[in-house]
This record gives sequence, C-alpha cells and structure tokens, in this order.
Amino acid sequence: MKSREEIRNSISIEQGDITRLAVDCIVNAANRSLLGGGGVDGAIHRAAGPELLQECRTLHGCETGQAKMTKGYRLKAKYVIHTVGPVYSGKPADRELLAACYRNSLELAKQNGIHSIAFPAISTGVYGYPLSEAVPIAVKTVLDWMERNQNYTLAVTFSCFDERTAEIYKEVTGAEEV
Ligand code: AR6
Repeated sequence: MKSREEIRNSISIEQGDITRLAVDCIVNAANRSLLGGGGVDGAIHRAAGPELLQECRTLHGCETGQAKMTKGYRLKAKYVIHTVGPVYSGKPADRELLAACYRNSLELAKQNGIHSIAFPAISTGVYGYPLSEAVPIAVKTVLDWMERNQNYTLAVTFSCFDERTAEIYKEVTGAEEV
C-alpha cells in the first residue's frame, strides 16, 4: 500500500506543448463534436495529421464528461484520448463533469494497457474554468484514482502550456491536503 505522498511524487508536471510529449497517450480537451477546434484540440489535430479527423468522424461525438480513444497517427503518442470538459457555469455540476473527464480517461487508458498518459488543463481555456478551481479537481481526481488502482502502473503527466499553469499545479500537488 503506497502512501499518498508516494503517489503524489509519481505525478509529473511538464511545461510546454502536449503534442511533443513522448508518452503512450495524450488527452485532448475536445468538444462534443470531436471534429476539432482551437486551443489544445487544434494543436493535436495539426500535429497528428488529417487521419486523426477521419477517425474522429467515425466516433459520432462524445458527451461532456465522457472519453473516447483514437490512434495518435503522426504524434509521438500512440493514442489520443478525447474527452469533453464542461463549459464553466459556476454550478456544482461543473465539478462532477470535470472530475468525470479525468476518471473516464484514466479508466479507458487502463482498459487499453496504456502505461503513460499526459493531460492538458481540461476546460481552463476556451471553456472558461478558473485554474484555481480546476487544478485541485484535476489533481485530486487523478490521485484518488491512482490510490484505488495501485496494482496498475500508470505514469501521469500534467501538461501545462504556460508558466502560470505549471506553478499552480506545483502548488496544488505539493499541498498536504490533496
Ligand atoms: N499543449 C498543452 N496545453 C495546451 C496547448 C498545447 N499545445 N494548447 C493549449 N493548451 P483549451 P478547453 C492549454 O481552450 O478550455 C477547443 O476549441 C490551454 O492553455 O484548449 O477545454 C475545443 O474544440 C489551457 O490551459 O480547451 C473545444 O471547443 C488548456 O490547454 C474547446 O476548445 C485547455 O484549453 C475546449 O475548451
């Protein structure tokens, strides 16, 4: 049985572009159409190439909080898990839906034998979720899942596009209460 401290230490925080990471799987903060968009979604589609959009068309969208997987095509990552974060409304449901994105992505990774995964800060761009609220939800949900799935080795990276985001992740993962 690992301590919370040991689990916390197995998470890494990387500043930069998620499409450059050499992990088994990267997570996309998509929209319900799964047909591409701006932000990290646009960056992933550009880096993966047009075959990604072709495969996404066969998935017929995705509900908020759910996750679906494709291949990674020209990315270093072999797979992409597409999840749809909530548009921030300030209501309690936001929290549940955001946590579901992380949980469902981790479950899908495990079901597919993936052993390393990188998440962007889902919903914190175009969808307007304040980082100060979204990051503790992301970190707690991932740590809780790792604690429940200790028999499965999965290295988790939080990919932060800018320095401010990386600082917030470092503060939150370093805090005793998460
Ligand atoms: N690598 C890592 N993180 C990134 C990258 C990147 N290359 N580019 C942006 N981010 P957003 P959302 C960060 O807006 O809020 C799209 O149009 C960004 O700084 O990409 O979930 C979809 O199609 C922010 O911290 O996703 C949807 O319509 C985080 O990724 C909608 O945006 C998420 O920002 C989803 O909005």
